[in-house]
Amino acid sequence: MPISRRQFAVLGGGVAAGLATGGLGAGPAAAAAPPEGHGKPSEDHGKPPHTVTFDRHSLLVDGRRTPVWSGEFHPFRLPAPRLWRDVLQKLRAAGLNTVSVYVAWNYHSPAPGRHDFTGVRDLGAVLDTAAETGLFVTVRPGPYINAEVDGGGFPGWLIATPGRARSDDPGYLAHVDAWLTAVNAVVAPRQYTRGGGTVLLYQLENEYSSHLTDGIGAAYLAHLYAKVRADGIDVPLFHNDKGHPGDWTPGSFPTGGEEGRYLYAFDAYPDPAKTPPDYGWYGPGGPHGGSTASPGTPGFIGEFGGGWFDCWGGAEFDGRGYPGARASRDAAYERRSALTNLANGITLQNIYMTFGGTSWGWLPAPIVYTSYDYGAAVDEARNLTAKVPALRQFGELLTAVPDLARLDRAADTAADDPAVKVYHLANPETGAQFYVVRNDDDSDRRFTLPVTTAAGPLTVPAAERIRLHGRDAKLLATDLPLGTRRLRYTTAQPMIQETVARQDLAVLVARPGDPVELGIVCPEPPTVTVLAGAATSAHDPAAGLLRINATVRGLTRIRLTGGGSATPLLLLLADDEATATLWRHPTDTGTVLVRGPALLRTARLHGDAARLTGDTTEECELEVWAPGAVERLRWNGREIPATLTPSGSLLAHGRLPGPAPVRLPELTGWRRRAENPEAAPDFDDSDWPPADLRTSASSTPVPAGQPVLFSDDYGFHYGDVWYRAAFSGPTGGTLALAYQTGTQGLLMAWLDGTPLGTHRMPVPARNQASKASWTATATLPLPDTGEGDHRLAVLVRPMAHAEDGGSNDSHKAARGLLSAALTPAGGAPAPELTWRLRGGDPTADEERGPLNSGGLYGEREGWHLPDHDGDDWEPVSLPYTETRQGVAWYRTTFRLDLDRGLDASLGLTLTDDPGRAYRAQLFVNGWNMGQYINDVGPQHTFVLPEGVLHHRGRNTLALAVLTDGTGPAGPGTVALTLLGLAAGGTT
Ligand code: IPT
Repeated sequence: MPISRRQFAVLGGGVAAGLATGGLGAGPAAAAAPPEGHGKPSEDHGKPPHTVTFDRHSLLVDGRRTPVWSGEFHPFRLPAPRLWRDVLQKLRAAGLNTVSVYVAWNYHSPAPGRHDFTGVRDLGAVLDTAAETGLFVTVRPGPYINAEVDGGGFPGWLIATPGRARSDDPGYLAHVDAWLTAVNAVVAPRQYTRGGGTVLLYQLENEYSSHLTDGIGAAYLAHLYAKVRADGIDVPLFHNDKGHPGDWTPGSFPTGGEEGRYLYAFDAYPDPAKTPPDYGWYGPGGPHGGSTASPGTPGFIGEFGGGWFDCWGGAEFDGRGYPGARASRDAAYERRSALTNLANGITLQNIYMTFGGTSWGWLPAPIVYTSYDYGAAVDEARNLTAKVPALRQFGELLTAVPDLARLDRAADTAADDPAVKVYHLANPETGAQFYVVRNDDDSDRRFTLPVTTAAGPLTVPAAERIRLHGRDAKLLATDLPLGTRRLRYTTAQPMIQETVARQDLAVLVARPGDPVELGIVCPEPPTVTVLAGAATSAHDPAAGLLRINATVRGLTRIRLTGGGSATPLLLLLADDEATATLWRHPTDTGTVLVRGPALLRTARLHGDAARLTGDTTEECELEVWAPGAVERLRWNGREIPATLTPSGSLLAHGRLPGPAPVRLPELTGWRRRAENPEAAPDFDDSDWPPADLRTSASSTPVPAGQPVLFSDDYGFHYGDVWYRAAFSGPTGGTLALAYQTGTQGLLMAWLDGTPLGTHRMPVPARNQASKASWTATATLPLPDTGEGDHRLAVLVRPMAHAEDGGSNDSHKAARGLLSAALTPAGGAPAPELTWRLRGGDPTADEERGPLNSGGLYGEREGWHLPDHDGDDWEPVSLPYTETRQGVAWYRTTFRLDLDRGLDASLGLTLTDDPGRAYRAQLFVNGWNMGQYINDVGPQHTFVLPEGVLHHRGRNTLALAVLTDGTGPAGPGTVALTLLGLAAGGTT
């Protein structure tokens, strides 16, 4: 399907006509995004396929320069398919043209040879929805992904197989091939090149360490390359180099002579407290004569930190949790990062994360807790944060100013304040000049800047000096088309350029209170009308220039007529708050610009009506600029009377309503049931596998004289594991239990039903969560219960497998008990312990998948499931005080009856005295939605996505609570909380 006209409607005659595309084809220079609705088979039947290629400057889609402005989203972190469209629409509304998705192998594969792409694992639905939303997709199926998930995405069963992972070991590669065959069968038909979707790029492996210099690494990547191509993936492939040492560039491993179809990318997570790093000039002609790493490919950042993860205890953000992450990587950080990257010749950037989501069930790697909010632009509860306008301003800039996809470094220039760093760039084909100005100081700066223009050198501005806040950045430009006119220079950053209803329309942005100046080429003096806000203008007949000065606050509106053009021009100068409710949306028959609502999701034109859908979070105006034929507005299906304004827009009479308030039920009617019958001496464990292995696939050595006790070797990969040992002889003395769990693991033991104590791994310090192996030996005193037959019972809570970032099989470190030694009192000989063990069955829950099920008795018996009959459980009220060591469950049910047409984002908040030592696994309608550790934190609120939660109907909540018996503990206050509310939504 040819790129439709609407994609390029933004370009304006001047830019498009003035640009050559380096011999790559005539026509417009940049593709903003795929057309909405792309990939519906009916639309594409028989249409010619697209091409996706690149040169050293940028990606080329159908020969057209296409900057990639991408956001990372993990569908596996949102187990509610109905909300995928919501998040994808929000990413698109955030100005992104691409979404990057990891595909987590462990999420899809409960057992060797089984690959499940149904329900919450429906990757095809994710890709189809992205195409319908108008987003390109980068697919990243590993096989290794890291991503702060269990084993870095390797399935539990794979962890228990021999053969070095992330190498050319044939056993490992056989499993990898089976995975890739399965995932590629979903991806291949949805490639943009096939016309069945919008998959644009595909990543091989992830941050693959280069220390495998003995040829293994090259052989491994060559295998992946060949396999992926053989599966029909024909879009460009790339790898994301950790840091930017220049590893895995084209030609560094065999690609069957296809170096030209493989891109170099690197990952960047700069310290937000420091000056943004220059990664070197990735465009041509720079100090290195092109990228040092890969001169033939465009500058590409596969992951750029748009936030960061927090660890148990919250040391990363001083206990503030993800609001702390969002404060450290705020809107100004996003601006200075995106613009610095642009100034370094980077034309493909992916922000990791743009929606972080939830590491539910046993997904979280030991280094993170349940929330993976990440401080991203769209928060875990799916709210747009104050970072969104920054992303959107940049994305719209790339669309409005296609010259930015082909930049050279230009002659150095300096502001008259040395704290301001200036990057001067130019498009050699259009002559447009760009100045990324960045303030690396903490205080505000005011400066002037000598710039180059087609009319000779100038120092801008002529009037009030440019203001740049501390640690912020903006882009100034000279010689850009402005609809039918030309912009000689601007100190406000361009955002939108459209011609709507025979009126040129331009949006330029700045921080609230910033003075800005525009020089517009006008041979004749135009008529200037300030429709809203304050602005002054002066015409210089000698220079043929109209100078406009304004202080940006809210939305300043300036209308120009005459002055050398027959087309009127509406200039909108917007601050960030005004940008947050100003939405551009292409349609089949022209672009619309909408002001007022908190979100615009879709826009379609039908005859004389503009049909809009979106969200309001409070009462607001609705103003629409639409092609001339449009006289009527519909908002979320409702006709809205509107009148034409002097701005050339339609303004709705009255205001759109905000959402009606929501009342949430209190959680009462709790019932309790204690468990851990496994601790009792007479518990029947005869159907548990005996721990009879002598060798292990683990990287942890099997302790001498011990059977293998590692849970993975017996098929138990996720959640709690029980061990029981029978022995005869005297007791007393001590029991030493060595175990390994990852941070925040714990162990509890019983002898003949009597608690022996609990041992816990310490809370990690900052940056330490992934450093230690988290192995400990619990030495527990044994009561003297006399001679005879005895039963030991041990419960281990492992906290998922380590990641394998260093390609050294660190994910294969054993989980569970490592060894056990009983030293009876009085020097009696140590009895032999024969163990059986039992954990969760990764194949038990086909709907919720392998990572939902742990090995607690209640889980094995289905106490967490909605259809479990808990009516005979003991009625209790919360807070409840447990004094025993072990596991107890609390259940309640509640009904919700939320209006359709409301998007309410709900959470569960647990609060209590932090001195009470307990943890709870939270099950909502059977879904394992996270782990709460009362005396560690920092997470108290757990997001419950609609779909998991029934917004109109009955819900079951079950808490599986572990208490250590050392003091009063047990669940405190548990409440539903409202985390976001909008009228609209996708449902
Ligand atoms: C980079 C990984 O590629 C990604 O999967 C994720 O783990 C991210 O980091 C951190 O959230 S690894 C890089 C930071 C060393």
